[in-house]
Amino acid sequence: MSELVVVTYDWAPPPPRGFVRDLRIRWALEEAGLPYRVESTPFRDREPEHFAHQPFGQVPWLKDDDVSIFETGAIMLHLGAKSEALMPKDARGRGEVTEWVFAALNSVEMASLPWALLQFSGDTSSQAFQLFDDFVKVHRLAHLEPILAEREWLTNRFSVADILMSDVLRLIDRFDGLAAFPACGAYVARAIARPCFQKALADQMAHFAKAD
Ligand SMILES: N[C@@H](CCC(=O)N[C@@H](CS)C(=O)NCC(=O)O)C(=O)O
Repeated sequence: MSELVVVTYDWAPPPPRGFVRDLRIRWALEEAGLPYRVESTPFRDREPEHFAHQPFGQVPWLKDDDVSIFETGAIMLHLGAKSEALMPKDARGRGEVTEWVFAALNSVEMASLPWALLQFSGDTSSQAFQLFDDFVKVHRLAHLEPILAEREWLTNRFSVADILMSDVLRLIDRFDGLAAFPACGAYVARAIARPCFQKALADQMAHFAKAD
Protein backbone atom coordinates (compact mmCIF):
# COMPACT_ATOMS: atom_id res chain seq x y z
CA MET A 1 0.00 0.00 0.00
CA SER A 2 1.28 3.48 -0.85
CA GLU A 3 2.26 5.96 1.85
CA LEU A 4 -0.16 8.87 2.04
CA VAL A 5 1.05 12.12 3.58
CA VAL A 6 -1.10 15.23 4.05
CA VAL A 7 0.96 18.42 4.20
CA THR A 8 -0.37 21.46 6.04
CA TYR A 9 1.01 24.50 7.84
CA ASP A 10 2.94 24.00 11.06
CA TRP A 11 0.75 26.68 12.65
CA ALA A 12 -2.19 28.89 11.73
CA PRO A 13 -3.68 31.90 13.51
CA PRO A 14 -6.83 31.04 15.48
CA PRO A 15 -9.55 32.46 13.11
CA PRO A 16 -9.07 29.98 10.23
CA ARG A 17 -8.47 26.97 12.49
CA GLY A 18 -11.10 24.36 11.87
CA PHE A 19 -11.43 25.64 8.28
CA VAL A 20 -7.93 25.10 6.87
CA ARG A 21 -8.45 22.85 3.88
CA ASP A 22 -6.23 20.00 5.04
CA LEU A 23 -9.38 19.16 6.99
CA ARG A 24 -11.06 18.08 3.74
CA ILE A 25 -8.25 15.65 3.04
CA ARG A 26 -8.08 14.31 6.60
CA TRP A 27 -11.87 13.81 6.50
CA ALA A 28 -11.76 11.90 3.20
CA LEU A 29 -8.91 9.70 4.40
CA GLU A 30 -10.81 8.91 7.59
CA GLU A 31 -13.94 8.02 5.60
CA ALA A 32 -11.90 5.75 3.35
CA GLY A 33 -10.08 4.15 6.28
CA LEU A 34 -6.77 4.74 4.49
CA PRO A 35 -3.70 5.09 6.76
CA TYR A 36 -1.94 8.45 6.47
CA ARG A 37 0.29 10.81 8.32
CA VAL A 38 0.46 14.58 8.49
CA GLU A 39 3.58 16.65 7.79
CA SER A 40 4.05 20.37 8.44
CA THR A 41 5.40 23.15 6.28
CA PRO A 42 6.24 26.59 7.76
CA PHE A 43 3.35 29.07 7.77
CA ARG A 44 5.58 32.11 8.17
CA ASP A 45 8.62 31.45 6.00
CA ARG A 46 7.41 29.58 2.94
CA GLU A 47 10.32 27.77 1.39
CA PRO A 48 11.05 27.05 -2.31
CA GLU A 49 10.24 23.39 -1.54
CA HIS A 50 6.71 24.51 -0.56
CA PHE A 51 6.20 26.36 -3.88
CA ALA A 52 7.49 23.31 -5.72
CA HIS A 53 4.51 21.35 -4.34
CA GLN A 54 1.91 24.14 -4.23
CA PRO A 55 2.68 26.97 -6.68
CA PHE A 56 0.75 29.58 -4.66
CA GLY A 57 2.39 28.75 -1.35
CA GLN A 58 -0.90 27.44 0.00
CA VAL A 59 -1.90 24.20 1.68
CA PRO A 60 -2.76 21.42 1.55
CA TRP A 61 -1.00 19.05 -0.76
CA LEU A 62 -0.98 15.28 -0.71
CA LYS A 63 1.97 12.99 -1.24
CA ASP A 64 1.14 9.51 -2.45
CA ASP A 65 4.53 7.80 -2.64
CA ASP A 66 6.32 9.81 -5.36
CA VAL A 67 3.16 11.56 -6.61
CA SER A 68 2.48 15.05 -5.21
CA ILE A 69 -0.93 16.68 -5.77
CA PHE A 70 -2.24 20.14 -4.85
CA GLU A 71 -5.79 21.59 -5.03
CA THR A 72 -8.32 19.94 -2.76
CA GLY A 73 -10.58 19.06 -5.70
CA ALA A 74 -7.79 17.20 -7.47
CA ILE A 75 -6.83 15.47 -4.23
CA MET A 76 -10.44 14.37 -3.68
CA LEU A 77 -10.63 12.85 -7.17
CA HIS A 78 -7.30 11.10 -6.57
CA LEU A 79 -8.53 9.63 -3.29
CA GLY A 80 -11.92 8.83 -4.83
CA ALA A 81 -10.16 6.55 -7.30
CA LYS A 82 -8.62 4.68 -4.37
CA SER A 83 -11.75 4.04 -2.34
CA GLU A 84 -15.35 3.23 -3.12
CA ALA A 85 -16.26 4.81 0.22
CA LEU A 86 -15.48 8.14 -1.48
CA MET A 87 -16.48 7.63 -5.11
CA PRO A 88 -18.48 4.91 -6.88
CA LYS A 89 -16.69 2.84 -9.53
CA ASP A 90 -19.40 2.84 -12.21
CA ALA A 91 -19.24 5.51 -14.93
CA ARG A 92 -22.62 7.07 -14.12
CA GLY A 93 -21.91 7.29 -10.40
CA ARG A 94 -18.41 8.66 -11.00
CA GLY A 95 -19.78 11.27 -13.41
CA GLU A 96 -22.42 12.41 -10.92
CA VAL A 97 -19.89 12.77 -8.11
CA THR A 98 -17.41 14.55 -10.38
CA GLU A 99 -19.95 17.15 -11.55
CA TRP A 100 -20.84 17.96 -7.93
CA VAL A 101 -17.14 18.20 -7.01
CA PHE A 102 -16.76 20.93 -9.63
CA ALA A 103 -20.08 22.53 -8.67
CA ALA A 104 -18.92 22.84 -5.06
CA LEU A 105 -15.62 24.45 -6.00
CA ASN A 106 -16.30 26.23 -9.25
CA SER A 107 -19.93 27.34 -8.87
CA VAL A 108 -20.42 27.79 -5.11
CA GLU A 109 -17.00 28.37 -3.56
CA MET A 110 -15.97 30.79 -6.31
CA ALA A 111 -18.64 33.18 -4.93
CA SER A 112 -18.78 32.13 -1.29
CA LEU A 113 -15.08 32.66 -0.65
CA PRO A 114 -15.03 36.40 -1.54
CA TRP A 115 -18.36 36.69 0.34
CA ALA A 116 -16.78 35.16 3.45
CA LEU A 117 -13.63 37.27 3.13
CA LEU A 118 -15.74 40.44 3.02
CA GLN A 119 -17.71 39.19 6.03
CA PHE A 120 -14.46 38.49 7.82
CA SER A 121 -13.12 41.98 7.12
CA GLY A 122 -16.41 43.51 8.32
CA ASP A 123 -17.09 45.00 4.88
CA THR A 124 -20.79 44.14 4.60
CA SER A 125 -22.17 47.53 3.55
CA SER A 126 -20.22 47.85 0.30
CA GLN A 127 -21.57 47.35 -3.21
CA ALA A 128 -19.07 44.53 -3.65
CA PHE A 129 -20.55 42.69 -0.69
CA GLN A 130 -24.09 43.16 -2.04
CA LEU A 131 -22.98 41.69 -5.35
CA PHE A 132 -21.52 38.57 -3.73
CA ASP A 133 -24.41 38.29 -1.26
CA ASP A 134 -26.88 38.12 -4.18
CA PHE A 135 -24.63 35.78 -6.08
CA VAL A 136 -24.33 33.35 -3.17
CA LYS A 137 -27.91 33.49 -1.95
CA VAL A 138 -30.06 34.18 -5.01
CA HIS A 139 -28.02 32.43 -7.66
CA ARG A 140 -26.58 29.52 -5.71
CA LEU A 141 -28.17 28.67 -2.33
CA ALA A 142 -31.73 29.27 -3.58
CA HIS A 143 -31.11 26.60 -6.24
CA LEU A 144 -29.32 24.19 -3.92
CA GLU A 145 -32.06 24.43 -1.29
CA PRO A 146 -34.80 22.42 -3.10
CA ILE A 147 -32.25 19.81 -4.17
CA LEU A 148 -30.98 19.26 -0.63
CA ALA A 149 -34.54 19.31 0.74
CA GLU A 150 -35.14 16.08 -1.18
CA ARG A 151 -31.82 14.30 -0.74
CA GLU A 152 -29.64 13.16 2.07
CA TRP A 153 -26.48 13.61 -0.05
CA LEU A 154 -25.77 15.23 -3.42
CA THR A 155 -25.83 11.89 -5.21
CA ASN A 156 -27.52 8.71 -4.05
CA ARG A 157 -24.78 8.15 -1.46
CA PHE A 158 -22.16 10.04 0.55
CA SER A 159 -19.06 10.90 -1.51
CA VAL A 160 -16.15 13.32 -1.88
CA ALA A 161 -18.64 15.76 -3.41
CA ASP A 162 -20.37 15.99 -0.03
CA ILE A 163 -17.07 16.56 1.76
CA LEU A 164 -16.39 19.53 -0.50
CA MET A 165 -19.90 20.97 -0.71
CA SER A 166 -20.57 20.71 3.01
CA ASP A 167 -17.21 22.27 3.80
CA VAL A 168 -17.92 25.13 1.40
CA LEU A 169 -21.38 25.66 2.96
CA ARG A 170 -19.92 25.38 6.47
CA LEU A 171 -17.95 28.58 5.88
CA ILE A 172 -21.12 30.36 4.74
CA ASP A 173 -22.84 29.03 7.87
CA ARG A 174 -20.04 30.44 10.04
CA PHE A 175 -21.34 33.91 9.10
CA ASP A 176 -25.04 32.90 9.38
CA GLY A 177 -25.47 32.85 5.62
CA LEU A 178 -27.58 29.69 5.66
CA ALA A 179 -30.26 31.15 7.97
CA ALA A 180 -32.82 31.41 5.15
CA PHE A 181 -31.85 28.01 3.70
CA PRO A 182 -32.85 25.33 6.23
CA ALA A 183 -32.21 22.36 3.94
CA CYS A 184 -28.66 23.59 3.28
CA GLY A 185 -28.21 24.05 7.02
CA ALA A 186 -29.54 20.57 7.78
CA TYR A 187 -27.21 19.12 5.13
CA VAL A 188 -24.19 20.74 6.79
CA ALA A 189 -25.37 19.48 10.19
CA ARG A 190 -25.69 15.92 8.79
CA ALA A 191 -22.23 16.08 7.25
CA ILE A 192 -20.43 17.43 10.29
CA ALA A 193 -22.16 14.93 12.58
CA ARG A 194 -20.19 12.18 10.86
CA PRO A 195 -17.53 10.76 13.20
CA CYS A 196 -14.85 11.09 10.48
CA PHE A 197 -15.45 14.84 10.20
CA GLN A 198 -15.30 15.17 13.99
CA LYS A 199 -12.00 13.29 14.11
CA ALA A 200 -10.51 15.35 11.28
CA LEU A 201 -11.57 18.57 12.99
CA ALA A 202 -10.19 17.55 16.39
CA ASP A 203 -6.91 16.44 14.79
CA GLN A 204 -6.50 19.73 12.92
CA MET A 205 -7.26 21.80 16.03
CA ALA A 206 -4.71 19.74 18.04
CA HIS A 207 -2.11 20.07 15.26
CA PHE A 208 -2.21 23.89 15.28
CA ALA A 209 -2.58 24.18 19.07
CA LYS A 210 0.56 22.13 19.53
CA ALA A 211 2.56 24.91 17.81
CA ASP A 212 1.17 27.83 19.88
N1 LIG B 1 -8.02 26.17 -4.23
C1 LIG B 1 -7.09 25.75 -3.21
C2 LIG B 1 -7.14 26.77 -2.10
C3 LIG B 1 -6.11 26.47 -1.03
C4 LIG B 1 -6.19 27.50 0.08
O1 LIG B 1 -6.90 28.52 -0.02
N2 LIG B 1 -5.45 27.23 1.16
C5 LIG B 1 -5.42 28.16 2.28
C6 LIG B 1 -5.66 27.40 3.57
S1 LIG B 1 -7.29 26.76 3.60
C7 LIG B 1 -4.05 28.78 2.36
O2 LIG B 1 -3.06 28.11 2.20
N3 LIG B 1 -4.03 30.08 2.62
C8 LIG B 1 -2.83 30.84 2.80
C9 LIG B 1 -2.48 31.66 1.61
O3 LIG B 1 -3.27 31.73 0.66
O4 LIG B 1 -1.43 32.26 1.64
C10 LIG B 1 -7.46 24.33 -2.71
O5 LIG B 1 -8.67 24.02 -2.66
O6 LIG B 1 -6.55 23.55 -2.39
